[in-house]
Amino acid sequence: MARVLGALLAVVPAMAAAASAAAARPVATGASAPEAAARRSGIARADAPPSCSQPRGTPGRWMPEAQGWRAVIVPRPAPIPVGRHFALEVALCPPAGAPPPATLKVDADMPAHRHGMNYRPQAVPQGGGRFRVDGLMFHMPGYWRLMLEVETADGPRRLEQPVEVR
Ligand SMILES: [Cu+2]
Repeated sequence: MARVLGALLAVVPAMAAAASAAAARPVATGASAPEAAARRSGIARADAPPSCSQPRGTPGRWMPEAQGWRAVIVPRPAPIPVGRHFALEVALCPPAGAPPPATLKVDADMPAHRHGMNYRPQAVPQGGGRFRVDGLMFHMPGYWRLMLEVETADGPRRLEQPVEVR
């Protein structure tokens, strides 16, 4: 009995030491890569409409790319408010030789919460591959994912843009 008790007493200080070491370790902030990307691309202000001639890094616009396609996106207003309708101005930039698409589908979700928006947005063509998208709303703060889908001769192309809303 005495031997067991002695062994127990020897274990307790070791456990306490391990616990204090764990408490002293810095806690990871947990920011995912998409969240970090959203912060880097932080929309500032954008008075000019989006255009395919605007180079990467032009302030106030997002430029997701996929399979040779690129979109130039400007939210109205910027930054996007929580719980209020907002719009997007979009210029779709096809790969060299491909015609600009006539239609665009837009949706958004919160991947971490597994839910989408409560509204169905409408993309209205403005000609020349440009669209005005109305009826979007991010009903809670956090990391959202904008999804643009373009129908092409080679099948659908999907462009995704992470957006952090505060
Ligand atoms: Cu959510």
